[in-house]
Amino acid sequence: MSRLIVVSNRVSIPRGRDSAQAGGLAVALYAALRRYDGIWFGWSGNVVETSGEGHPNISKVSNVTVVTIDLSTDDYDEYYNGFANRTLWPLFHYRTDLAAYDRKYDKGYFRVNARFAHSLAPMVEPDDLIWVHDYHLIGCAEELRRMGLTQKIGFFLHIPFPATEILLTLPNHQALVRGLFAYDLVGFQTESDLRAFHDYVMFEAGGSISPTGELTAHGRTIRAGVFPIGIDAKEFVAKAESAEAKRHLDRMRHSMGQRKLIIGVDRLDYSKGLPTRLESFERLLETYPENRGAVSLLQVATPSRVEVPEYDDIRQELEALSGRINGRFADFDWVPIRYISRAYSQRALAGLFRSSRIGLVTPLRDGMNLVAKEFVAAQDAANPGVLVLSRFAGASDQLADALIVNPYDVDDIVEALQRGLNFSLAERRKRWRRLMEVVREEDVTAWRNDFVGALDAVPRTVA
Ligand code: ADQ
Repeated sequence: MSRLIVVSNRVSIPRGRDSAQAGGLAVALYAALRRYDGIWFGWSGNVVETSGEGHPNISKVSNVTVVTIDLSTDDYDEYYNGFANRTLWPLFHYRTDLAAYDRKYDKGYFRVNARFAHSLAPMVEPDDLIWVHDYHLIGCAEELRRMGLTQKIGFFLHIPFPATEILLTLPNHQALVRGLFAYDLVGFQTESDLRAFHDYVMFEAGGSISPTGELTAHGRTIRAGVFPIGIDAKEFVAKAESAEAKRHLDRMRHSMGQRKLIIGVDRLDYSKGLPTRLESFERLLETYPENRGAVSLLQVATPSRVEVPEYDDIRQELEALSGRINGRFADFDWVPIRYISRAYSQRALAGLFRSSRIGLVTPLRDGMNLVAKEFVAAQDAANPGVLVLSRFAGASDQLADALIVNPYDVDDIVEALQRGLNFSLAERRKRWRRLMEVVREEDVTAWRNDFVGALDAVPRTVA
């Protein structure tokens, strides 16, 4: 294999001081690109007035070539805020009620995917491996094939792949799945995502699956597999032991005294199950009054996609809900919910995770959920906290020693919280040891090596 080319909506090279803030995914991809003299290709983050057929911006960071393109205002509205974040994101998270179907979005999506392909193609060499990431860019490979590229192209979906009945509500579902068949390898987070894809291919696309797992449809044969993403566990443990983490841990302990902390950390998104989470905490205080004055919930919910109206709705709903619950239960020396919308660095978060008795991760749907793994990695082995985890987060397939809950069922969450708050130290340590083993072994480097290895092993086919 000569080089690796990573294509993703945003390019996130960990540089200088920023590298302290960079997530494990960015670091892992960058490390792979350095190993293979790679190229990272994506949107610059800039939105320009005119429809941009402008030249790509090319720079070099160490031996990695960074190539970015700008988006026009129409591209940004139709592709990014439109089809990616108002159609595919809600739909793939089972929120058909929130999915917007607009032909303009659809066209903008495939137009920008084609632009990505046209800007990238001249840089691709015969033996390159191309790895495209996530729901923004499903249509990229089909355009590359149209241009005659026969290189191996892989795709990894970071979010769930929906059940067929859900996908069928998308007016152009055929075009999207046909786009997936232009890849050589399609990777999913979980077995259930892969099953949903198989189901669609067999029963909707009229395709077939060979005994060795190859899928044939739309005139091509491809491979599909499960590659659960992990975190850089070693690095996260180091972050949890850093001076910045300790400062946050100490400040939190000082402010909590003898009280126990339940923590939730999420991008503010309707897929994360936040209203039910707050209601569950309210029900915990109602059902088990001994927790009043003794337990607090810290919810960090950093705004994202602020130009999409549904995100403003969920923000308002949460602010109202936390205000109401606090108004109902707070005392002059205790606030039940600390609701925070600012972002924290990874080191600060690690300190806050370590200061918590419970990590509460209750998305209604989530491709994986890295927060669950970060919570585990941040714990003190001598006195670890308990993870309460939604069965609909991809991470629940691996983290069986968490308390697994149905995120739609308030009572189920309440019972898990009450159990977790009262676990003996021995029980907490036993569960945590097993969780940590998984988080450490199935880390982001294993994920990346497995995917790149599988893509490299695919026999080259004719476009
Ligand atoms: P996300 O939906 O963004 O990612 P998640 O995996 O939980 O969800 O978080 C990604 C990163 O953002 C984590 O490193 C986390 O620490 C950080 N983060 C989240 N909230 C934060 C906050 N309030 N302040 C600071 N940092 C915060 C998508 C999919 C997931 C999948 C990932 C990776 O939706 O299911 O796990 O990609 O594949």
